[in-house]
Amino acid sequence: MRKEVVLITGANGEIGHGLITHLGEQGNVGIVALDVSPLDESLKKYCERFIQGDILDTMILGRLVSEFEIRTIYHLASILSTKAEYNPETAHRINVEGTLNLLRLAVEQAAWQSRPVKFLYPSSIAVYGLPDLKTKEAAGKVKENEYLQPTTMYGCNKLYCEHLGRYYSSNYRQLAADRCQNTIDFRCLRFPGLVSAVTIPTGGTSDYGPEMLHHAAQGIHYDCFVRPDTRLPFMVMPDAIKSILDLEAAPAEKLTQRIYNVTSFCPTAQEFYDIILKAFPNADVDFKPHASRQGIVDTWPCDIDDSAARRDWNWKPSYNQERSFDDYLLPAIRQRY
Ligand code: AKB
Repeated sequence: MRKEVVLITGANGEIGHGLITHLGEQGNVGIVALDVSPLDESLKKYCERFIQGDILDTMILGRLVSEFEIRTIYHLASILSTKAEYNPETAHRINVEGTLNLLRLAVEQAAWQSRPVKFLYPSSIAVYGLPDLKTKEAAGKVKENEYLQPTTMYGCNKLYCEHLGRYYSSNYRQLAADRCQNTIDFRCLRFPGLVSAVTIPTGGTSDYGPEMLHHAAQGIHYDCFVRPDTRLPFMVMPDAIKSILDLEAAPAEKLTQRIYNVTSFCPTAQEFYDIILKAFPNADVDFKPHASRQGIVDTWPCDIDDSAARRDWNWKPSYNQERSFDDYLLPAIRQRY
């Protein structure tokens, strides 16, 4: 008999790290993890199996289908916004073709198991594209169906993959006589910038927040690549993990949509710096806006409306701005460095 497991792609990434640690500590599901780079030492004890490989490698994915009964897929692997702009076509291959491969794997699994496979997909505020700074400031809390004009390859990829997930859940093979009713139960979160005390992001454009914090804690100079008045929504990693697991656990009949904004607090870069400076009075930060990265952040909303998640599955972040720093980030980071 094949073993029932969950599959986590992008295992070494920030969300992968947080999710594997959380699920592993709970210890009630088998975890199969996939990443292109060797698995972080600290995660090995939590994984039933680790496969080092590419989500574009259909041989690897085929092996997974035949070996395991995959109950849920957390498809986290992705090239983030800044990195994607340096090589947009490669990013498209990984972000879109990779996601398509995982969706097809989920369809095969669902057919085999005669039940839907849950597919949890982190999307991003990068799907939004505010036309100018005046609109960004005036837009308030942006809703899921507003300003969907992404300005990055990553944002385009995320928005398109949201549509693919919806299509595979509701319309895949709709004209086929032998259409399988048990397909995919696609559920998606649009995340703001994420901040972890344990890992440091790479290749994103909201990275200035976490980078500023981790640099200050280590006493290293940091050139912040956005203006002090730049405002973005953020959330800490424990809340990101909580939101994924809460959405996964929500009864299907409560969900009025497949794609949900989730967020917590929305400081300016200057406010971020002020909090950091209080905690680390020697923090050495210069604001040196980088034209292209600033340009990207200027099209992302200052805040997003997560009232649909609050209404449908009782979403509420455990950490507001104050608690994020005082109860999670600062104690953990002080212990780390
Ligand atoms: C990025 O900056 O690319 C990501 C995101 C906001 O999705 N952190």
